[in-house]
Amino acid sequence: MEEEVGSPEDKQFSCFSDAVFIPKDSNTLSVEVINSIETAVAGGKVVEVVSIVKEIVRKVSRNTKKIAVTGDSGNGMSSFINALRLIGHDEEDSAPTGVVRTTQKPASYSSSHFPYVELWDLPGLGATAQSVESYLDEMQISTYDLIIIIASEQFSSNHVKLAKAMQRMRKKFYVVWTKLDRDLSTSALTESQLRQTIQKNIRENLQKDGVRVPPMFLVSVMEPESHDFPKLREMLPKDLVDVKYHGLSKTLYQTCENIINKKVESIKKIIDADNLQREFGISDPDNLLECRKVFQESFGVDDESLRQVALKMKKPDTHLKTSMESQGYHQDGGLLAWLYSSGTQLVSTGLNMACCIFSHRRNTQQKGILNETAGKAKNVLWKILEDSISHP
Ligand SMILES: Nc1nc2c(ncn2[C@@H]2O[C@H](COP(=O)(O)OP(=O)(O)OP(=O)(O)O)[C@@H](O)[C@H]2O)c(=O)[nH]1
Ligand SMILES: [Mg+2]
Repeated sequence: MEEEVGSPEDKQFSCFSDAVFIPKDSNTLSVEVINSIETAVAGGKVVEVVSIVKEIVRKVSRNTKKIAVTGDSGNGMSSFINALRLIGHDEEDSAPTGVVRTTQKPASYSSSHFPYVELWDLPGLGATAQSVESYLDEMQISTYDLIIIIASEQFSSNHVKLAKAMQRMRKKFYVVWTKLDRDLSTSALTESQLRQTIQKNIRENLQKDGVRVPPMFLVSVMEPESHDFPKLREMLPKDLVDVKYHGLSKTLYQTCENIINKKVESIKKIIDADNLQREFGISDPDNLLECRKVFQESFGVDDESLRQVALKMKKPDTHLKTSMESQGYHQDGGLLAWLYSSGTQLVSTGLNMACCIFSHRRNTQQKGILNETAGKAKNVLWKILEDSISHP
């Protein structure tokens, strides 16, 4: 069969990665998605990488995240959920509250203030002799993305144990101190002094048990727009974005990096076999400028490709240029050409040795340009991932 002749950009490198870890529960990163990124990177089709990453980010942004609201029974978990949703306790969809133990099994609530979020009202701890560990097992706490520990009146040993378990499980968690209105009505301290006293008490209790202090919010459901409620409503969506995209850029970058490294290795073999001319259609392999141009086109980081990528990302033309600044290989093409032409003047006995040295030097320089281009391609891909994932 006749060998297919194509432009350098059309060349497909069969170097698919098998080293990328795809979380079992991932509904956005499938083997197919990873394969499509690998194919695009291998073919130097960076614009296509941008499209794939955008699609992943779009899907991830619609992933529903689960928040568990827990604490000692009667601390005010259900009331807190209603207040966070800015709804009254008697509305049709509100979480039932009461002075007697009310919440018997986990129940989920949603709010237009927090799209793609499920707020889970859990039965409280403390009413039975159940240990914190078996409570967390029963509540399947590992399935939640963020945990809010509610406390009021006292920060108990159960609260400390819950916080410690969250730290061990590497879960993002907050402590919310509620019923602040009651504390204020019974205390002789000013609001600011009282706040400091409560915060100090929580902090000391946690630190005593080696728990790093999480974000703390002091609230009263009587005033759902006051105290720390505004701060909490601002912080929660930001943290949920972190939770959603955690590890994604790293996984995708690892995919791209693997492919680029494999592509570099396969081009190095072409250089060693002196086949650049045949494989890449380079007219003069001694011309390092031409080599660089062809490598850049092959990795999709030539000026035109970068312009297209910036356009796709809705960024200015120059957006990716900084990742591509040249490192001064320009003049070397001339020097090498001169050395070669000088080589021809050597006496015939020394000619073979000189050619060997020049050929070695040329290969080294071509590989240098290849490495430089691959490094720039990695920078560009990292920037694409960073821009798309950190600021979706
Ligand atoms: N004054 C005042 N009362 C509150 C506040 N939050 C909750 N309460 C009251 O505390 C009691 C218990 O509240 P719930 O929200 O039902 O508590 P819970 O933690 O869900 O309790 P269980 O579901 O029974 O485990 C209710 O009578 C609430 O009205 C608050 O911020 N201020
Ligand atoms: Mg409840």
